[in-house]
Amino acid sequence: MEVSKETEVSESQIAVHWREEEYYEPPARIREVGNADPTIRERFAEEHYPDCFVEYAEMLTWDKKWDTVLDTSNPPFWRWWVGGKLNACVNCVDRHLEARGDRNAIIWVPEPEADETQEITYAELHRRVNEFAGLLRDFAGVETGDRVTFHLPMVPELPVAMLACARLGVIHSEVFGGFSGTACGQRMADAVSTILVTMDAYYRNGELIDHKAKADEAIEAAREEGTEVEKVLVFRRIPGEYHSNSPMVEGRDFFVDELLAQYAGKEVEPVSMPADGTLFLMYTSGTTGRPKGAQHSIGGYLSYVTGTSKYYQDIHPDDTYWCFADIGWITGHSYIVYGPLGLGTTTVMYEGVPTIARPSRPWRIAEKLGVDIFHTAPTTIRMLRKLGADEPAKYDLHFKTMTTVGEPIEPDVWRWYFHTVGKDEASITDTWWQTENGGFLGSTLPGLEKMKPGSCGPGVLGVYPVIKDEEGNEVPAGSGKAGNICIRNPWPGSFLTIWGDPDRYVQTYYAKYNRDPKSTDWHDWPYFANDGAMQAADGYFRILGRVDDVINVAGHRLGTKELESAATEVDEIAEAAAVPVIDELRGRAVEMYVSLKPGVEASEKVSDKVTKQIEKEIGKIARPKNVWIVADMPKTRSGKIMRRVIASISNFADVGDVTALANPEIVASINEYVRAQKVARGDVPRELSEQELAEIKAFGQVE
Ligand code: 6R9
Repeated sequence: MEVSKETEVSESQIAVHWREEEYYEPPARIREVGNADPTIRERFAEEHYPDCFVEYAEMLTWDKKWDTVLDTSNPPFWRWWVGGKLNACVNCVDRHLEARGDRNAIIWVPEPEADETQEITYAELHRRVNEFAGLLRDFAGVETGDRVTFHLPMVPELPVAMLACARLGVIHSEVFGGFSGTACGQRMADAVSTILVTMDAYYRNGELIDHKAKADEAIEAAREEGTEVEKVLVFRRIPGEYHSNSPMVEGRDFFVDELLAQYAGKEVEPVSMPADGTLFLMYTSGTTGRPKGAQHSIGGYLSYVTGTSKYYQDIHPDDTYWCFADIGWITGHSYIVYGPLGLGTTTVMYEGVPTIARPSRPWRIAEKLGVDIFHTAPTTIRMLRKLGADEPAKYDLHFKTMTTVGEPIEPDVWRWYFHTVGKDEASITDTWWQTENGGFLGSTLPGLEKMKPGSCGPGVLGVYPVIKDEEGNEVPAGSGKAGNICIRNPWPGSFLTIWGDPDRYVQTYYAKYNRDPKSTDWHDWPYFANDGAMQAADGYFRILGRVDDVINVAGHRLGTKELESAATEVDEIAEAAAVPVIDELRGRAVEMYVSLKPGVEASEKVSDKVTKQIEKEIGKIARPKNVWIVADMPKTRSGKIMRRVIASISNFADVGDVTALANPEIVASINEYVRAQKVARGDVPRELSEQELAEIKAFGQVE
């Protein structure tokens, strides 16, 4: 059945060499306990759109019900639940107090294993959120509509601060803790945000690292762009101690714990907010220029993450749910904080890295806490497999659903996740979506829909995707052709706009396929996701990566993900990345970067195996010019490989801005190694033209 197929393509399409994978039936357990009932697809069928989403809105508690479900009067700035009023914090905290006040809202696991796990009940969360809201309002002077920036690691103070802002109708903007101070400051300037909430230090990889030092850089970077930071609120990771070399600046920097004493037991009235008000900004990098602040709504967003958490992750209040990701990524906002707390469940947060106390710290956490829903990214799954493919068997793990998000998951990795981690008992939800979307766009319903490794599934409830070619023609399911995946209709979780740049919002996501800029009919405004994909005859989508992620070898367009998937089929390989190198003969050639499983020695034999596997799976055309064996790849906060950085290295170009990397230190060592090897092999590329440089630098932008 697994025949390799290659199809004729036009210039706009990516050649597809993936083979069709076999189906997996939902395991028995999830069919019994699952939330989804078999009529649900019918309830969300297109003839019931947009009212089908009322089901999601009704999961929330409203101060005032909406007048209009979907307002399309100012296209493509869609507004949901217009006229409705609510408070996001009330929905995630207050309304659970009566029934679940003494149940855990958050379980926080610090990185040092000997340190005590913190259990925060809904009552305790309510207390902490109110006190911090009081401090923000009365001490920091923030008002409804202001932007407050957090540069916080994975500590409970982060969701507390988010919910405190939500309570006040203040817009929060969390910058991933691993980003540099400069990256944080630039985002503060973009949002014109004058209050920074940070922490002195946190544990990462076994070390208590200085974090407050980054605040000083942030303030400098914001100042350069014209924004003066007025107050820095500093939490202390270890009560009463200060673990930073950065001096506290009198009148500007304050220890939160010292201020909080005045707010003990304080209750702050939640501000009743319009549904289409703004809950938060989440910055994501664009192909060019400044990071974009995806601006998310209160009512639309909250209803969407609550509804999708229920149906796609099967979260019930009594579950113990662990999303092993960072809150500084959209996944953490939607599926560590707002979705799970909207449903009143227990959400687990872990401070540290998977590789600490190897090989099995994550499995010990899951076993000890009785986690029954697990959620993480392919990069973490690959890392866990690399650390110890047999480890999950040694632990008493019983997941009912397991989510994957962030990248296409290689079928081989999917099968390890399903069989070894899930022990054939858990359903896998592969969820495709983006920062801009608020919540899942493509996935399968656990318990109801068959799974297919490497494919996310069909459009989720109430979301109707389509694949278009460059001219806007529909590429039919089962045609074997790839194109640009679009969503035909608005959905409640979609962002309101790009903060401060509505034109860029229209240009990036809607202009490409809009039929009439004046039309107030949503049918005329397909959302262009900027991802390449193909749809099988069964309606399932296989995401091939960003549209600018394609390597054109002698006119043959190759998707990076399939090259990488072929490489990871080699036993010794843990992770792989494909990038283009300018090639006089073929236009572009493929170059591979691979990292090895532990215990495997780097050797020419391993590189040759990678080359052979790619030739076998894809064809001679894809034969890599070089296979570089490296210790790790440069990655984003969500573990996506920053291909443009290694593409620059391969082409001897400047690596550019690495402030949005989670591990910038890796860049210099890869650069040195690859350059030296290339020089030794006489493989130094000629000077690139401006256009070629631009292509390399934009290659494979992922977020
Ligand atoms: C949630 C998140 C968005 C880009 C997206 C796509 C890739 C995410 C995926 C996936 C294949 C999946 N992506 N999930 N590709 N299968 N299940 O990741 O947001 O960080 O903004 O990235 O990630 O290319 O366009 P974000």
